[in-house]
Amino acid sequence: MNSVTHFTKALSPFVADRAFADVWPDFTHTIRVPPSRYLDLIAFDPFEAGKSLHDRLPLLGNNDPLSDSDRAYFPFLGSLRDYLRTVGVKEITPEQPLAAVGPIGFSKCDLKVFGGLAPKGVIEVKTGRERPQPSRGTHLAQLGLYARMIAGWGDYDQVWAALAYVDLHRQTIHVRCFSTARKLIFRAMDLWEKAA
Ligand SMILES: [Mn+2]
Repeated sequence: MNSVTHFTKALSPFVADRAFADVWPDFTHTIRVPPSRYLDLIAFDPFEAGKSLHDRLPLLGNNDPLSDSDRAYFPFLGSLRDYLRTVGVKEITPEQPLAAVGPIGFSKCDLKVFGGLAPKGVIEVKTGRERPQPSRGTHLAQLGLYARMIAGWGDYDQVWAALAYVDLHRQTIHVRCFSTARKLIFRAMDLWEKAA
């Protein structure tokens, strides 16, 4: 299993929220996803809908023909991609496998990007009706650990990060951008070490 998601699932939400209490995004943006006639095909069950969106992340990295149910979810991914391009992203790699770094085992992040607020970045997609304010500590921990893996031997300021809260029913995406992952990485690694 994905080492990072395994860790964040076991993490106490209370402890995680406290660890990130002073970590705020540099800016946020709300994307309105254009209506499409395929919206009725979005799963009613939120867990199923979230899984279906995640299953389609690879569509951002290929030119495969879209099925009708792909077309229900694709506008969300396409709108996120278009927004990422406006902040300078040049390339998006969905479901990027990340080699183990120190104690963090092999994992896959939702989107790894090149360009944007720093040379490299990581985007974690979350779905649901809620738009937690502030962002959930567990979500930030997950983001920080992926960022740590992407940074490798490099400088943590060379990696930026974002959480994308996708609301499939209200057709919005709320993006929270961190122009450097440094703080996220330090706090997440601190939680990792305490749990070890
Ligand atoms: Mn996700």
